[in-house]
Amino acid sequence: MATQAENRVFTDQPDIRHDWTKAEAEALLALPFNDLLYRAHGLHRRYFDANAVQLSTLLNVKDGGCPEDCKYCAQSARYETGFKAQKLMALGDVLDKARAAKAAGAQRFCMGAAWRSPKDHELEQICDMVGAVKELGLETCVTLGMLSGDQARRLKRAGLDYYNHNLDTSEEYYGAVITTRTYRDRLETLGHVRDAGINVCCGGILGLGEAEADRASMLVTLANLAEHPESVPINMLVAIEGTPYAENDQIDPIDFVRVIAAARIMMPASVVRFAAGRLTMDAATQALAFFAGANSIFYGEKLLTTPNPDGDSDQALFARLGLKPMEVRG
Ligand code: SAM
Ligand code: DTB
Ligand code: SF4
Repeated sequence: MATQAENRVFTDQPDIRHDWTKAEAEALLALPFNDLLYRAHGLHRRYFDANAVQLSTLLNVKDGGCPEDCKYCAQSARYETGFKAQKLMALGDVLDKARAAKAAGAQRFCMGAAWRSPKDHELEQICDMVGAVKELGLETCVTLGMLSGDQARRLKRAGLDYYNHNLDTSEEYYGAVITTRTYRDRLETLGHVRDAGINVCCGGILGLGEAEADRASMLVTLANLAEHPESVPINMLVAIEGTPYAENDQIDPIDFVRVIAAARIMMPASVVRFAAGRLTMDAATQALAFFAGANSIFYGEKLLTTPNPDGDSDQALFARLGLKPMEVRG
């Protein structure tokens, strides 16, 4: 099956660059808002149908108990978030959720696990899930933490379409957010995923206390990868009680839209996802994000552990804005 990444109108365009500098990215983020949006929207129309949005539904197949110390996460065992560790979900239960997601209109089913990295017997079970979800006619994505090259190849053989592995923030700021792994670890897994021929889903989170320069730096790292990630999720921090970031200030929604626009300009042919954080953003802000170049959302009433707008309210939003689901070419 062809994937949504192949739904682009053009490829091989001069605007697809891999030599972005941090100064250029900072200058984009600092443009007058109208100038930034005009430029981003022009590119958006050049590479995509500007009214089509890709719909991904999330399911956490392994809750909590994670040994990593990501300061934003509800599922780290190091913080008192009231979130209990569970076993990996059974295949039948996962399929029930996938069928419901498809019936509600989802195009891709993304399964997450609170692991530092999967053990081989766990990966086997995930491979079974990937194969079975694919048979329902859904695109598949998983996010399982760090992978070896061999594990990435096994996922590819199971039919996996996308692997999500976020850089979260800049290399410079990474150590303030997570100490149990390095930026280099992250890039290494992304390399294994790319080499295995799986589409890369990689983005970040805004609201971790990062400076604007960190946002620019993260975008430069993403855009200067040998190939742009096919999917770029931009999350707004969902502040979780009990985590070190529970009291972080909400970021300015205009700044959030600026990052979406800069991502669209720097990776014009990638699908940019307005990921976590839509529940607290009004329709007008979401409309601006779609205008700025966001063309994917998490669809369905739950993210991994926290709520998301439900299907009915998103369908109402799409009707108000004249948006439609992106076609998946089969
Ligand atoms: N454990 C795996 C890993 O970290 O790669 C996969 C699951 S992890 C929960 C997936 C991604 O969700 C993280 O990389 C992070 O970008 C995002 N995420 C987690 N908690 C978040 C929060 N509270 N707000 C926004 N994004 C969050
Ligand atoms: C991504 O970039 N965002 C998703 C997904 N990839 C796995 C996760 C968002 C999590 C939001 C907080 C929660 O629900 O725990
Ligand atoms: Fe674990 Fe992933 Fe949460 Fe980090 S983001 S604590 S690796 S589940």
